[in-house]
Amino acid sequence: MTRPPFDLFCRVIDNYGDAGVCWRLAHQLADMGCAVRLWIDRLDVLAQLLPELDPAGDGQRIQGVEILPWYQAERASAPRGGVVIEAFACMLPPAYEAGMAQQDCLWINLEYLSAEDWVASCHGLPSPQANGVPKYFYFPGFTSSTGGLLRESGLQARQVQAQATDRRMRLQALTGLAADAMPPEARCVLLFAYPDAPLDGLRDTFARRQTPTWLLVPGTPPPTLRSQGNLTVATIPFVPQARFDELLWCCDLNFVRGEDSLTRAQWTGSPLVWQIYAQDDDAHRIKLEAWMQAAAWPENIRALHRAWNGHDDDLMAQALSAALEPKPWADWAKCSERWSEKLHRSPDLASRLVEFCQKKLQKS
Ligand code: TRH
Repeated sequence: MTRPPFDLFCRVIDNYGDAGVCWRLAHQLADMGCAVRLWIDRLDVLAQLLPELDPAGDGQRIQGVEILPWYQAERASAPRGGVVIEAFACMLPPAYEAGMAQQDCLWINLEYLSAEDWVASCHGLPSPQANGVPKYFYFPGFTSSTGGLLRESGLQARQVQAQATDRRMRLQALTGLAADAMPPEARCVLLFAYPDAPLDGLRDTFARRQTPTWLLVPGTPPPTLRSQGNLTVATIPFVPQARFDELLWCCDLNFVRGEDSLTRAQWTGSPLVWQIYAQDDDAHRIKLEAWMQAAAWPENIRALHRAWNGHDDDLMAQALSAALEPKPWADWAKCSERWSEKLHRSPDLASRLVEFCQKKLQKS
């Protein structure tokens, strides 16, 4: 069956996640043979993830995706018989939306990722529209009754191949960190976190441990986060998104945040600590609990997550010290591998989305 063309709309609300998820989806759809246009309101944010993109450019074709500034969509039409993806309820440009009814297209509202139970019952539901265009909710998720997770084909094989090379060499090539700077026995930890994380608790814990720890911080670390005791804090450059997995593969433990880096860290099968994006009404706490339940983390790892997503440095230090002891660490590593393997067995989001859209287009 021929693949439908896709128009994907993305507005950047905050940080890198909106652009990061949309770009991943766009180039995966293009890899599957779909014609894809990505309309985005912040080319500058996307350019940080995709350095070959000119943030002042008018229209650029990269990896098979036409990347266009949002304002140009006001004068554009939806692709005939194609799919329009409105990412995270970003509201389509009014003139473009008004013209959709004439184009026999399908409208998809791509939602944020959550492991909450209600997601399965809402995934794929229709959302009737005044203009008559068939619109559906598409929820990413962790089970087969949801829309799945973004994953490129061959990811596991790439990881195995990369990890056959000494990680200090890989880190040097990726970040410029001198290969002989880090002792071979050091624990390598990535820190990608929001500024309100209990960083002092993390710093004090690693500083006191017998095993030296190298904490890799992309961008500028906050002033309180300095090398201390057995902890070395290494500032590294923000790597292009296409190489972010390589950074995760170098580390024994990954502190990640938001949705996209969480998803990537899960694919590695190594221990991770997730800092969830905070919502005003505290809804993120429910989402965090739902994810921990889905992944079946042992109680000590749940306590660690609650501490990392709280503001108490002492609690964080206690929870992290306990989790790094040999037996809990070995158990954590095993659970992480099991969770990752389980997720790897499910079809990926882009494939499921194409199948979903093809079925809906056939019916309409
Ligand atoms: O940047 P984020 O905090 O984005 C957030 C979340 O997506 C959150 O759920 C959303 O609601 C909010 O934005 C609006 O975290 P996230 O999702 O992990 O996105 C980070 C992106 O940055 C991801 O695609 C990986 C990428 N990245 C690199 O490409 N290179 C790097 O060196 C690093 C550290 C990250």
